[in-house]
Amino acid sequence: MTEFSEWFHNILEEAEIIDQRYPVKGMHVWMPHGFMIRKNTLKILRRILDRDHEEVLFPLLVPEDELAKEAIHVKGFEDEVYWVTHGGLSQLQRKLALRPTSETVMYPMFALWVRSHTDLPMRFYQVVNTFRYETKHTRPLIRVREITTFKEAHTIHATASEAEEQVERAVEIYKEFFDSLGIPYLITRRPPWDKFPGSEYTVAFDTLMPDGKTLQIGTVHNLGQTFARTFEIKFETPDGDHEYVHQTCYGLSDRVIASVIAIHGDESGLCLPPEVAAHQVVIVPIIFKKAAEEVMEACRDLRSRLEAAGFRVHLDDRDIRAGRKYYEWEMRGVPLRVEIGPRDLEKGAAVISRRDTGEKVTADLQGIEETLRELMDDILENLRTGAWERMESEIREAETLEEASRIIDEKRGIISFMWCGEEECGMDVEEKVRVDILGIQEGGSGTCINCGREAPYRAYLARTY
Ligand code: PR8
Repeated sequence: MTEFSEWFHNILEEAEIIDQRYPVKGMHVWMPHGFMIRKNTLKILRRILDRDHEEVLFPLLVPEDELAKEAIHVKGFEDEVYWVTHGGLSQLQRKLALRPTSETVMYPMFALWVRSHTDLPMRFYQVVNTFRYETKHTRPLIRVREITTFKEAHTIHATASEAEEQVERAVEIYKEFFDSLGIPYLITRRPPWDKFPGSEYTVAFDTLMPDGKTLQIGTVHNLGQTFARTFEIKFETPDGDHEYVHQTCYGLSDRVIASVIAIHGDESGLCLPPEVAAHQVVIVPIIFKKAAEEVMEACRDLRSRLEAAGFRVHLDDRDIRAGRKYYEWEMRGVPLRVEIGPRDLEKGAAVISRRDTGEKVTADLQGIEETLRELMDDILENLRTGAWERMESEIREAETLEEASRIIDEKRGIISFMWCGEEECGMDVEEKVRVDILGIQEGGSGTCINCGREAPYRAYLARTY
C-alpha cells in the first residue's frame, strides 16, 4: 500500500466520502456516498442499542456554569471547548459552550428525571455532533473538531455492581458492533492517567491502522458517583433513603468509518462490508450489438428482483466501457458485481465478481438472490478474518524495554509485556520507550518489564493516532 495517509486522504475524495475543502479546520462535508455508509453503519448500532436503550436528543449548547460544575471533567476539556459569546450583536450574560460531549448537558436533566429506585436502570443514547478544539494534528474522520457522528450512551443505576455490569454489557455491545463491520479490536483498561476526565476507569477499544499506529475507536467509562454528586442525581431507595446513582457512559465517533475504510481498503480503493455499502450489488450489462435489448431487459428485470428481495442494488447502464465501470465500482467498494452478456443470457446465467478476493463465479439467474446472500456473508467473514489475522500478527511480545523500543522503531505495531501496574513505573516506561501505554488486561503473571517487581497485568504499548 502506498503511504497510508496519502492513500486515506485520496480515497476519501475519490470515493466521494467527504469533501475536505470546507474552510474550517477539522470540519468536513459528508457527501452522498459517504452519508449512505454513515447511515448504514448507524443502522447497525441503532439495531443493537434499541434493544434496551432509549434514543433521546439534547441541546448543543451548555451554559458555562453547568460545564464548570464537575471540576475534573471540565479540567480535562477546558482547552478543547468552543464558546458562543454573542447572540446577534449582544454579548451573552452567560457564555454557552458547544458540547464537547454531553455529560454536563444531560446530567442536570437526569437530576430531574430520576426519582425512585423503580425508575432505574435508565439507559439512553443520542447521535449528535460534538465539538472539540483539538490541538493535535487534525485528520479527516480520525481527529476532527466537529465529530459529526458522536454516538453517546449514558446509563443510570442504583448500585455500583449494576454500573459495573453495564460496563461489561457495553463492551459486549461494541464487540458485536465492530464484529459486524469486521473491525478487529484490542480491549484494555486505560491507565489511570489516560482515563476519561471524571470517570473511575475507562475501558477502550483500539484497532491497528495499516501504518502500524493504533486508533482508539470506542470507549466505555464507569463514572461511579462522581457526576451524581456534582449534579445531585439521587433516587429514593425502597427504605425511603435518598442515595446517589451510579453512572456509565460510552461512545463512538466518525473513527468507526475511518477504520472500516482504512482496514478493509486496498490498492483498488474501498472494500466495504456488505451491510454498510451504499450499493451491495452493481449490475453491469455487457452490451454488444447482438441482443443488446434482451440483455438490458434481463438486467432491469434482475434489478427489480433484487430490490424486491431487499438488496441495495444499482444498474449501471451508462454508455461507457465496462472496464471503466469495473474500476469505478471497485474503487467505491461495492461488494458484488453482476455482469450479464448475451452468452450468459443464453445459458440463463450471470457472472458474479467479489470485490474482496476478485474471484468470479458463474451463477444461475434463477435463485441468484440466494447465491448473492451467501457471498455477502462470506465477504464479511473473509474481511473480518483477514483483518484479525493482520492485527494479531502485529502484536509482539517484548521482554525488555530496549526490545520494545527496537520493535516499535522497526515495525511499529503493538507491543505486549508484563507490567506491575504502578503509575510511576508506567510513566517511566512511556518516557523510556517514548510511546503510550494503551492499557492493561488482568491475568497472567511474571515480572515487570521495567522495575522487575511482580507483574499481575499484561499491558500494551503502541504509537497511537
Ligand atoms: C466520551 N462521553 O466523550 P471519549 N475526532 C474523532 N473521534 C474522536 C475525537 C475526535 N476529535 N475525540 C474522541 N473521539 C464519553 C463517552 C459520552 C460518550 C472518539 O468519551 O472522550 C474516540 O473514538 O472517550 C473516543 O473513544 C470516542 O470518541 C468517545 O469519546
